[in-house]
Amino acid sequence: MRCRKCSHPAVIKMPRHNIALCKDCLTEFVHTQVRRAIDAHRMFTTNDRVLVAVSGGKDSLALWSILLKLGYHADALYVDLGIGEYSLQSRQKVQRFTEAVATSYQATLHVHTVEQEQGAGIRELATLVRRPTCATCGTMKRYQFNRVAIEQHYDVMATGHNLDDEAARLLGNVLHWQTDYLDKQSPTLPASLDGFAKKVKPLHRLTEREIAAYAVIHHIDYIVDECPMAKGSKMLAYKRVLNQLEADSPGTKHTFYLKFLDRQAKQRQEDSQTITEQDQHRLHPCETCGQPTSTTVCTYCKMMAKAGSHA
Ligand code: Q46
Ligand code: ZN
Repeated sequence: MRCRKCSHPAVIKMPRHNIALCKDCLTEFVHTQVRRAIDAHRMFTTNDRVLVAVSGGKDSLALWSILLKLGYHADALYVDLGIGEYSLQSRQKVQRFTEAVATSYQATLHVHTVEQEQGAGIRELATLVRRPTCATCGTMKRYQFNRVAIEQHYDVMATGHNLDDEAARLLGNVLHWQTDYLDKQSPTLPASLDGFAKKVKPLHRLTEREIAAYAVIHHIDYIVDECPMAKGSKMLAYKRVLNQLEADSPGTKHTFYLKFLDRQAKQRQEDSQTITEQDQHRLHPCETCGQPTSTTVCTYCKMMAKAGSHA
């Protein structure tokens, strides 16, 4: 198998584009797709300070690495959830990547250890407050990212969500007609309150497979195992269905998600309304911590008050 662009030996076959690419051409392809996402959705510029949410997985570490290579000012935050061996290993991967790559760009890694700061790991906290672990985890990560972004003056928070993640989420939202969520499924979400960072997904044009190939050829050592709490999740089921469709008809995920974004952009132009305008009617600062919420006290503060009263 030869690279379609330069005839060197190919490292990946990409049926959705009907091409195969060598190491250098895949790198160029990935960088172009990320630049295109950043520019088309006006995510950030080289003047902005970006905070990347890293988990130790391939997507977030590849994202951090790509942003640094493209010349952006990107630091990272790792939230240690205290989920046994999974957290130990993922933290190690993040720290090793920081030492091996990020520090040569003068990038900083921030670490928040849930067990140390909140007094219990995420599973124990979830049991205390009687909420599902993943919902508790989502609230915790959102809160910590907002907190670090505001305390350390970051303009943008970037996550490693890829095309597979976004297509699976879109499928879930469509299957349940969650129109509120559909409105918010955008690669760029403006700050929901003044002073908070906007949220972006620069990898949304790339598949999981393409990012994994990129990580391997660039020697990014990542944790291969998924978080054990993801087992049996609906997202994994949606991904399985989409992978089957993709195998039968290459390009399905790409068309499904990117055409949705095109329609969403047209609709917004017609309505001349942005997500910020919609949100500002609903969100205000939490009375306790000041983070955006639609109620008087935010979910994180309620959760921590409940955990405190049971501790
Ligand atoms: S990390 Fe957290 Fe995920 Fe693990 S506990 Fe659930 S939500 S599955 S992205
Ligand atoms: Zn709060």
